[in-house]
Amino acid sequence: MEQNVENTEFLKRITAVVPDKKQIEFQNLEYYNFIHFGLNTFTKNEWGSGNVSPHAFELTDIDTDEWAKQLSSTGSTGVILTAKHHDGFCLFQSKYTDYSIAASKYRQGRGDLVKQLSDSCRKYGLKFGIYLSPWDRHEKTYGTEAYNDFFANQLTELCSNYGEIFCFWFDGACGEGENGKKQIYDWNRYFEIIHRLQPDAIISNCGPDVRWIGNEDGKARASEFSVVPSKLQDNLKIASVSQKTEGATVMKKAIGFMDKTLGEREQLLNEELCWYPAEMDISVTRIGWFWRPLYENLHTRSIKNLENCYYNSVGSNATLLVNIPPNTKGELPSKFIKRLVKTRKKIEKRFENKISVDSIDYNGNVVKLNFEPQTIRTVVFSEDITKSQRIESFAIKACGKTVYEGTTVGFKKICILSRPIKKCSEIEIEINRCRLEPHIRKIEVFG
Ligand code: FUL
Repeated sequence: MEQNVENTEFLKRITAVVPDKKQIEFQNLEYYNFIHFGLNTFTKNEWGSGNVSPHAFELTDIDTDEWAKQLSSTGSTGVILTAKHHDGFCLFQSKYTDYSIAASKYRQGRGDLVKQLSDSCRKYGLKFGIYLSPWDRHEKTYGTEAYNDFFANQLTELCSNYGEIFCFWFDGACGEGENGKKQIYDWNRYFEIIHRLQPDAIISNCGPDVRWIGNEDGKARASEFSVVPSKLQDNLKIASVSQKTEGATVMKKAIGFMDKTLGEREQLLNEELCWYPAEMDISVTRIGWFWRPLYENLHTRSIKNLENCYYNSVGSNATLLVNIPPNTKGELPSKFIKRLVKTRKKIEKRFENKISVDSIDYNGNVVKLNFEPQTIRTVVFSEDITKSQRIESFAIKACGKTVYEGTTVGFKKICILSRPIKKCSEIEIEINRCRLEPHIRKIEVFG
């Protein structure tokens, strides 16, 4: 039994947990988008019943090139489309259901939005990913073993017909369907299909590669760790703890995901461990994932809020997934895009004036940086995560005073100083608590 969190053997064990190649590549993407679109857009539902006629999908064509162009102008690196939400309506041509875009007037029943958007993404240099809801309110086999065949078949279609998929996003909502239907999902079978047909794809949320940060409000923990107990990888898949009601922003009993601390040493004792980094998912509107005029008019997040979400995620060892829902004309509302472009510009401004550092001196747990005297405002630093995540507490000192105190670093920590430090020519980063020795990849200072 491990009992001592200072024990070297224990620290060796936890620092032996490192990301795989696809997890590192995924973390590099930093900010990417969700598109929630489907029958719900037209019926103004969040969780569609599965009984709405496909004719409610009123459009005959959409310019997905325009979507990709607009999203890329916000600094996005990828797009995840709701190929199927909980209502079961598919935005792609599937041999296994009639409940799809093929039964609508979209491109006279020959349209396929997954194909269209994946092509547009490639054209504009964006990665393309798929949200496929395990919970399906339309499919008759739901609640029986045959549903696993149905889901596996659809997954195979999606893995085979649309080129490279960077992420499969499995929503844990309503693990147990309504009307007493209880579906036992064959997750291992689903994962095996993806591993075989799309070996580089990340499986997020109900999956082993990237974890839900625990809320949809843009909040992160003070310390966000990527090394956590392996049992978390199964949590969202458990029916009894899944989200049961529409609009609930949290899965109340999803042990771990929402805990205030996750991955602290004490929580790792005697646990099997895995590398499971956090992803923050938010919608550009504070409520709802599908478009509604009311949400657009009254609940669009402010630039300040979006900026904070960025610093709380990309700047705090997580990735950021921002939903931008198309409206009933099949357009991404320009209000959303403008807000995100402005947010991007504000963020870029913070990093405009990179200070050229004359010398960096590493001395155990203290790093000293020297440069020409000037005003400094932001320090960004990163650990070499191929050597795991190690730093637990640090302080930045300038002119002999502590100007910033932080905890975890991981992939990236953006340290915004509470006030600009003028005529500064040296900073010192003191690592006060670390799992064995630190491995720093990069330190940058901005004026
Ligand atoms: C939730 C779903 O129920 C919402 O409709 C949305 O898809 C969101 C991303 O996840 O669990």
